[in-house]
Amino acid sequence: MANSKYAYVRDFELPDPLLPGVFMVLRIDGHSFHRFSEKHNFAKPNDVRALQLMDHAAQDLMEEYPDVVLGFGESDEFSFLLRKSTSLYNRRHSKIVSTLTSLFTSSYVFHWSRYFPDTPLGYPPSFDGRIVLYPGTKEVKDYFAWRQADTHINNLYNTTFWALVQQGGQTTTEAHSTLRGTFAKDKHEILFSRFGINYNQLDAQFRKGSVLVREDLEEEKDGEVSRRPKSKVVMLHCDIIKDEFWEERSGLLVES
Ligand code: DGT
Ligand code: MG
Ligand code: MG
Ligand code: MG
Ligand code: MG
Repeated sequence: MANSKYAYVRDFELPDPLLPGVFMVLRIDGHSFHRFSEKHNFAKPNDVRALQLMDHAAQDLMEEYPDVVLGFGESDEFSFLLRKSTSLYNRRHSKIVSTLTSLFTSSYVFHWSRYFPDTPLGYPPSFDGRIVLYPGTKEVKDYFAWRQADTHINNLYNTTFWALVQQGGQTTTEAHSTLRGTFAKDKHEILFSRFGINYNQLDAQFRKGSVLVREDLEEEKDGEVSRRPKSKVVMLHCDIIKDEFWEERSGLLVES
């Protein structure tokens, strides 16, 4: 065969399986979204359109990949938990990261004009993706708690910062120095006493991020044959740090 003298290069393609029997978390994050958000005039501190577009892309991904059992999104990032025993693409690392990150990105672009009808894309956005393996349920819960705690810290800071600038007339430099060394309770106090904002009453979407889970659909009656899927992906803006979230959804962390 004419090709055979070249075929040996195939041997340089090494397998890259992910360890079996551990949880996979895929985190996708917008590449240079500091620049992207400026270029496309994202509202500060939170752009609802941008967050909804992220949610939409994440929902598309979960609908395509049933082994993704949980999604959590904030800012320009989304984390996805895969079933512990998933055999998706034979657990090939690059295959999973690249295909899921690619689908997320194309969905983001595909739906862009629905959320930004008056803002054409200025250039093609990209996302990075990484998979981290977690050996047990404690680490998985702590991972998601870490991300939601990050949402809280950033959102409290950003909300206070932009209130000082947009409503308080401070420059960004002044706002930075106003907030230097402050604790959470100080920021709550600034928001409330200077701007009449009760932080805890702000939209949970901003304070808690977006939680995507599967919910079982009702069984068909009387043995009707149905091609409808058995579950659908729903979005919540709930606390995932406390144990209740996981206790109510024990299926997320099952061993199989
Ligand atoms: P990276 O991830 O290392 O490539 O760099 P960045 O610039 O994406 O940094 P990252 O991911 O740490 O921070 C996310 C950026 O996206 C941050 O500059 C703020 C921006 N961003 C995300 N969501 C919003 C939003 O709703 N409104 C505005 N104005 N900016 C946002
Ligand atoms: Mg980053
Ligand atoms: Mg980013
Ligand atoms: Mg980010
Ligand atoms: Mg191929």
